[in-house]
Amino acid sequence: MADDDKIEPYAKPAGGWDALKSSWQALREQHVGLKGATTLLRTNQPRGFDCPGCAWPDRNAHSTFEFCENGVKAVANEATAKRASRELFAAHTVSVLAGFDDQFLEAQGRLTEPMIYDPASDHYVPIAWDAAFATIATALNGLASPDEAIFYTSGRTSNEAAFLYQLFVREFGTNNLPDCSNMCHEASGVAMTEQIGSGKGSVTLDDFELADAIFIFGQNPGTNHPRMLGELRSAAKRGARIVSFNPLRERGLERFADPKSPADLLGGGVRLSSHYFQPRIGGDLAVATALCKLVVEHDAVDHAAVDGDFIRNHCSGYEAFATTLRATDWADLERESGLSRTQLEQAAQVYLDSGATILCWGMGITQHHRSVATIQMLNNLLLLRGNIGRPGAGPCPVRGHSNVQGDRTMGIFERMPDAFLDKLGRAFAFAPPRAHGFDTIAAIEAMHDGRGQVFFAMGGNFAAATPDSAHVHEALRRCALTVHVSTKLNRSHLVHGGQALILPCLGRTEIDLQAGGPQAVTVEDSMSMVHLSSGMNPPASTQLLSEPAIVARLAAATLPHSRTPWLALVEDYDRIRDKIAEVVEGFADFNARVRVPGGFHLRHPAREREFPTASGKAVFFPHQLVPNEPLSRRERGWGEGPPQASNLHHPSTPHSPFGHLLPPGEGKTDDAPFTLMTVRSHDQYNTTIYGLDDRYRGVHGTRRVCFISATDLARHGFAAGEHVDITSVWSDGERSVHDFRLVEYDIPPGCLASYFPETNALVPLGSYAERARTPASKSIPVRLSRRGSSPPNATRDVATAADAILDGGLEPALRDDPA
Ligand SMILES: Nc1nc2c(c(=O)[nH]1)N[C@H]1C(S)=C(S)[C@@H](COP(=O)(O)OP(=O)(O)OC[C@H]3O[C@@H](n4cnc5c(=O)[nH]c(N)nc54)[C@H](O)[C@@H]3O)O[C@H]1N2
Ligand SMILES: Nc1nc2c(c(=O)[nH]1)N[C@H]1C(S)=C(S)[C@@H](COP(=O)(O)OP(=O)(O)OC[C@H]3O[C@@H](n4cnc5c(=O)[nH]c(N)nc54)[C@H](O)[C@@H]3O)O[C@H]1N2
Ligand SMILES: [Mo]
Repeated sequence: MADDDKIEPYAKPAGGWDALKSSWQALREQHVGLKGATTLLRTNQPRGFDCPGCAWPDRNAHSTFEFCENGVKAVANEATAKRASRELFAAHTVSVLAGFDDQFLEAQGRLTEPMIYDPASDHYVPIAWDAAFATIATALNGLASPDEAIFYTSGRTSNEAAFLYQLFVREFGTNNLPDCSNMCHEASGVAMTEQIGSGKGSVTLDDFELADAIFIFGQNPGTNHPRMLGELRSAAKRGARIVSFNPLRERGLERFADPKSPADLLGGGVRLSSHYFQPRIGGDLAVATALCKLVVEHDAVDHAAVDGDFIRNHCSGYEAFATTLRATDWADLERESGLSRTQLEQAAQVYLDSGATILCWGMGITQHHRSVATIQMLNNLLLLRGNIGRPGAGPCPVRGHSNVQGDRTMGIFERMPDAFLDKLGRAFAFAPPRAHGFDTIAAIEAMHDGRGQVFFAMGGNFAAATPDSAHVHEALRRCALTVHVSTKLNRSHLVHGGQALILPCLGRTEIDLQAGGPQAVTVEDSMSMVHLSSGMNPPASTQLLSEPAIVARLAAATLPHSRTPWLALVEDYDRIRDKIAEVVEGFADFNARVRVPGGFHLRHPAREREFPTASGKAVFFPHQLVPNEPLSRRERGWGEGPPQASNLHHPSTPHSPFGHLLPPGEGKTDDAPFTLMTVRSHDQYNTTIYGLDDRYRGVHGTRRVCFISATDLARHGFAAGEHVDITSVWSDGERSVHDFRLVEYDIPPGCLASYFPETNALVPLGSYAERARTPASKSIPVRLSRRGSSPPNATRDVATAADAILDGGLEPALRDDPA
């Protein structure tokens, strides 16, 4: 570990001068200077580009500039003056590059030309675009079945690129379209589609101006959606209540100084959360259940507590739901939530006093074993008081990547509904495959056992973002071919198949020039606003292609008999949008509507109290409380992962492992007394590491930290500052990562936090959300051991190797001996 690491609690509000300082530093480090400043002025403007950071919507009609510190970092890192050109690859073998850490790889700058792996020299070497496409086409067409190919997508891909990509994949003959959503908000999609008929949030930014209360579960907007702090600040200033539920005290939920407000900069900023509750990790199902119970019970005294009209006209399942709630025991709710009855009553009182409530959530809710149940319970809470389809109210799952929601709308989904496939087939005169494809976990399993032979990634960093790093690396190495369309060098290029290609593409900030002139693309934000994005910087290299052009040229090379005019479609993206209008619901007259400044809002039926579920009603779902994480040995021994949905919908099913509550403490075992959540620091964008500081949490110069409570330090005989190994315990074995510094933090006993992706090696592939299969990367059962004290045979060798890979160092050894 570096000597200059420093832990120093942060006393200031989020934002403020430090945000300005850090933005400036990001621009300077990337040597973008004036270009960076003018680029920033076009961020999220009606005639500019969509920020490649998060999916939070823009207020472009209201402000002259729309950027945040972490948006600046994302833009600066894309507009960087640095280049990962052929000289870099000539100077280092792949084995040597693999020894560098992720921050170093990112810092090499933009990729400049297509590269192919040369096994004889262990170098990436330049290849012409046509030869690259021919190589991929030969591999794809040589497969025994199209289902041996896997096509991953990360969430930055534009609507136009995503639409063409899924069309190519389906014309090729498979639905193997896993995406980053599978690791992100998949649980929100599964839960809400079943419950209200749409997996998307129903609120818009205007609702934030009307809400009386905003409840925020498991989300850290100060770091991950900083522009949301502006909405929270306005809401707090006009007297709305903000109620946060988070095991950690997150500065961005407590206090914010808007860098654009002199008063904020000079004063202490604005207090955001009126109430801050710290449940235990995974305690939110119990929290939501308790709040529902309190609303239902309060209705006996005050008949306005439950919105009877709304429930009669628009909902089903209320009576059975209310009955289960009444039977729920307070001792169980308190123990499982980690909050006292008094605290839960305080939160319920805010909810009962509010005429319109928005409920937000993020990865602290979705990345758990019972995330689908938890999200349905949160939506039950909204339904009880008619808080859906009313101004100022509704569910707000806060999406991550800037176009992750749009990619799904465009058909990036391994289980697209038949209605979509029917229209796609009609529009392009082919028969789309109907069998469901692989999600992310299934894709990993398929590559590992030989059913997946070609891995193609449209963006992202699969090798680092996925769980169970050692297993995933083995899986990728077993592929015949791996291909990455990327802007930057990353781990996934270095953990490759027999053949491997890197295809460099344009970023959002760059001019996309096609035969028909400069092109704009479109994106959909977290609140279903669709708008244009046009880059204004010259491309990082003359050799870059746009993502749509890459897909079109690959399709033309691979599918000689396709009736789709691939190359003509990308001459002018209006032609792609006309086809999107034909196929995708809600996009009629796309080209005209998207040119209205600010774009258009996709209709969300729930806003009009229409619920296109199986029954045509919004559904109350009862969910049994279960023993909290850490999971008991028995639960971790399921092998095949969580129980089936049917068990969970019928709490009385006698053989469900979740059928009853265990007495306090029984879920804990000696071998894994803690639950670890893996979160983002302030200086990263997912697997992209910008720097080693996590300012708001007081961490400087290091990422290898583990946050722990004072109680646990004392109870387990550790000292703050001490270095430990972290070992996760699962039925298929143990996995370890090494040398993490313990940082005392305000977090409940039994709960720990560390950063992803350094800790991904700890997440067992079989540990995921019921039904949604989102890796449970926020509830890892672990133990800590003092450095040097763990017996050498305690961990599986491959896990140790993967840890070293993430640190940089052991790669060549693993290559020679793929454990
Ligand atoms: N700058 C920046 N912006 C980003 C990203 C980035 O990496 N950097 N990533 C983007 C992406 S893809 C996404 S999905 C979003 C992610 O944005 P977030 O959803 O904010 O993601 P995390 O950092 O994982 O933080 C989750 C929060 O949940 C809390 N938490 C963990 N477990 C629990 C729990 O059991 N209960 C409760 N109530 N809280 C819990 C953690 O303490 C943490 O505050 O951000 C997007 N925006
Ligand atoms: N343990 C743990 N694991 C997690 C999470 C967690 O909280 N904990 N979070 C999960 C979540 S929410 C998500 S969304 C996933 C993220 O998983 P991914 O989306 O796969 O990963 P990213 O780190 O966002 O991808 C970064 C890479 O994208 C490429 N890139 C950037 N911009 C562009 C572009 O415009 N076009 C193209 N083609 N490429 C581009 C760059 O090469 C960069 O290296 O990780 C998941 N993994
Ligand atoms: Mo995400």
